[in-house]
Amino acid sequence: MKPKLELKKQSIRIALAITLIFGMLSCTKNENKNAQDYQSIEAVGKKEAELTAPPFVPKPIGDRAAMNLIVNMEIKEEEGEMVDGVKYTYWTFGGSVPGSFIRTRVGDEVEFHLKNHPDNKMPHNIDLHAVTGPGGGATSSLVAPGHEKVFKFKTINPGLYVYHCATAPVGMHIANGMYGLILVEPEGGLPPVDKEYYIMQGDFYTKGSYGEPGKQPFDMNKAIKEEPDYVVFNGKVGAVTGDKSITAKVGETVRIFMGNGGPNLVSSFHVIGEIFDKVHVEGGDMINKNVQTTLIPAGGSAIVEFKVEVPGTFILVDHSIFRAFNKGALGMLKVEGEENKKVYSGTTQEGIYLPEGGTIQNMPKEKGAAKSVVAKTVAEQIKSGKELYGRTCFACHQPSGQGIPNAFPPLAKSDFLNANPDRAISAVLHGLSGEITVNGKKFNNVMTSQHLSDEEVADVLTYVYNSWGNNKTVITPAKVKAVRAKPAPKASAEH
Ligand code: HEC
Ligand SMILES: [Cu+2]
Repeated sequence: MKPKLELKKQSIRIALAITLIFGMLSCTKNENKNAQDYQSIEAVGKKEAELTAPPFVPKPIGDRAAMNLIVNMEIKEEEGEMVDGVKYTYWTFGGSVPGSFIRTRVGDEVEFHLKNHPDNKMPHNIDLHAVTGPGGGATSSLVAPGHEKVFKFKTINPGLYVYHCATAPVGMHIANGMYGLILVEPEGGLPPVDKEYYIMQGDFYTKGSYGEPGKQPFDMNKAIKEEPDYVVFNGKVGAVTGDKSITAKVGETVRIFMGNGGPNLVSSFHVIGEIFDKVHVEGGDMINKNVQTTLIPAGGSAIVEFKVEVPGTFILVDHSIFRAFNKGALGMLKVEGEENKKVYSGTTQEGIYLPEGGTIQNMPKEKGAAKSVVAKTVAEQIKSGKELYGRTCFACHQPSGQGIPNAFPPLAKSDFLNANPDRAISAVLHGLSGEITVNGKKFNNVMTSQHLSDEEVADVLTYVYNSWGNNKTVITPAKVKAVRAKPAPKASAEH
């Protein structure tokens, strides 16, 4: 019995030693290689690189050998829409912002053809952060409209890299959308995942402020002061929301190649309701795990990966949060599939909260009673209505009720408002959408329900009716209560 046991122990030891040695070998295979080693990889064969517009990426490299890769990149200056009604002339690599995604592997030899479309007005070039050489290629690639420049480089560092135009004024070329990502996969390729997407943040500077309609030129002064009007994912407000959201199914692993073109801001990239299982920090080899928010420098990147466990809409944001909700840095990932109640159960119960042992059944006397029983004078209503307006309505309808043409209707001298108080109450209570005409101008937008109490609605509307040349109607909480009791109108049905 005894010798047999000894033997068994020994063979386990040998097996352990072997796995250890092999483990070390496979480690040295990739992780200890450096740019010097990758220089000596020979490129075999030739092919044209597949390029894609965001949010899509070319097919994974897999384990193909290093080769000669031809990249055909066309620069186009073209008008696009920053947000509904706001036109902007973008300068683009490949017709999109960010520019076409380039996917290579370490050791590839890239023959880069940079073409400047004859209809363009400006010379441009390209600086790829994946290039080891002067200007990242910029010094060899300056190209006039109607011309093509060719230069070559070898990828000797794996990672996810930003490319951008570096023609003076550099900041202006980048601010107009001239940036994108080039991925250099490690030997053997990145581990396969279910879904891969390409998103890049950028900040934009326009003469008019956010939402001001019409054609908006670039504003150099705001750019120098680093005060963007727009901070967006993929070149415009709403490029990755609604029916343009990225998608996945429950159980899938999502990989986002996330870049930041700047020109100025650093991104605090976060997905609301998800945790990044893995982050390739700054697009390099180092993998951090279980990350909530990852910093992406201007001119930098990150690869984030996470498995989606539950269905729903997950919001992608720059967690410098005013940028997300007021300047456009917001995208959506829509996940379909079965609920997973273990991971997330939704609201399980809503009950009455009774503090201090749960025996007190009455509201504390003075405060509550004074608030709901004593009627305010009109002057008091106007006073609290003004405060409320400053907290809720002014963001859209503007400080003096003047509104924003084509987006938010005026409340000042509004014929729509003055004609029908019940309709105004209903707009604040239930929201308003569909086409309406205010002072002869058409609006077709959405005002969301404002979630205010009867008293608050009465106060804010009394303030509005008694300001800016309106007809001085007084709205009482009782009147609001009466409108609230009626069913909500269907969108646009009554306008
Ligand atoms: C998020 C932006 C937003 C906020 C906040 C907002 N509104 Fe509006 N409001 C709109 C839009 C958009 C419309 C037009 C909807 C349409 O096109 O059908 C509108 C329409 C109206 C109208 C009818 C049209 C007119 O000009 O007379 C009234 C009255 C109104 N809002 C009052 C308010 C009041 C009072 C508040 C604050 C309690 C408020 N709104 C908050 C966006 C907003
Ligand atoms: Cu340029």
